[in-house]
Amino acid sequence: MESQLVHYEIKDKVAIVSLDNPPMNALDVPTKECIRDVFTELDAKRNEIRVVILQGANKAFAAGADIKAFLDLQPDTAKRRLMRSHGMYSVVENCEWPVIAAIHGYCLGGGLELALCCDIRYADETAQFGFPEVGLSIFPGNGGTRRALYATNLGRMKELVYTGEMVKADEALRLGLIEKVVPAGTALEKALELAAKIMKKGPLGVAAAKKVLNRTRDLTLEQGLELESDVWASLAATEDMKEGARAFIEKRKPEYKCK
Ligand code: CO8
Repeated sequence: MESQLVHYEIKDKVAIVSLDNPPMNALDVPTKECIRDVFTELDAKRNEIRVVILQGANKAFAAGADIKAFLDLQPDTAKRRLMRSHGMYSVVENCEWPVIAAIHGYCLGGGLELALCCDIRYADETAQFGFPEVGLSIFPGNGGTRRALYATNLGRMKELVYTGEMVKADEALRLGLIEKVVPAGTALEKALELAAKIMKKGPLGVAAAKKVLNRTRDLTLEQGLELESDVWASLAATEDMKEGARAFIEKRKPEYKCK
């Protein structure tokens, strides 16, 4: 799909999705709708891909929601817009295949919330992270108050949110907001290397792991174990599971067919 605001290419089973709303990839309504449409389209093409990489074109990953649209908001329109945003962010989070965020430049507010919907975040040394919303007398409203807590702890999150301060990539790594810091200009390259490692493994196992890891975090232990065992057991119906075990026993590389 080609749109001016979000575009993608699929190469060797990796879909590289680029936000392209210059100069800072502000997440205005049309951009968010394009993100949702692109991920919906990728879902329809899921047999052609195994990993998605999300990056920002231009000078940033994304500098947050479109502040210029805030002046017209009223409680009812704000609530409607936030609910639609939640839907869009969920489409990214629930993508069947792993989504790796390859981050450079600013990753702020709604941009950081979007990155937190991805499974794994690699950032280059130019990246800067923050929740600057309180500077506008608001606070993170696209799921950040929930999803950041899967990555970092409450006190660190409060420090970030109450001060609105930006932190560099190495500090974001320490806080748990990202998984790796890489040299400037190499976020996509390193994300592709990670994608290549993931794609060597059984794709149905990876997708099942994602589903369970994402869903069990909000469940009780008992509910989580139930879901884990259900999804695990469903893999026993797949040819790939048998192929994995057979290849191990026969000391050869498995040939997975995603069946
Ligand atoms: N929205 C709209 N425009 C933006 C945004 C933004 N978030 N960020 C940057 N821009 C624009 C600037 O207005 C400027 O445009 P112009 O050239 O027309 O004046 C251009 O991008 C370049 O920006 P700067 O000149 O400011 O560039 P600097 O390098 O000096 O600074 C910064 C870059 C640090 C990124 C700075 O622009 C900045 O602080 N931006 C705002 C960051 C921010 O506060 N983000 C959080 C927004 S709120 C949010 O994301 C969550 C809201 C919850 C959902 C709401 C849904 C209804």
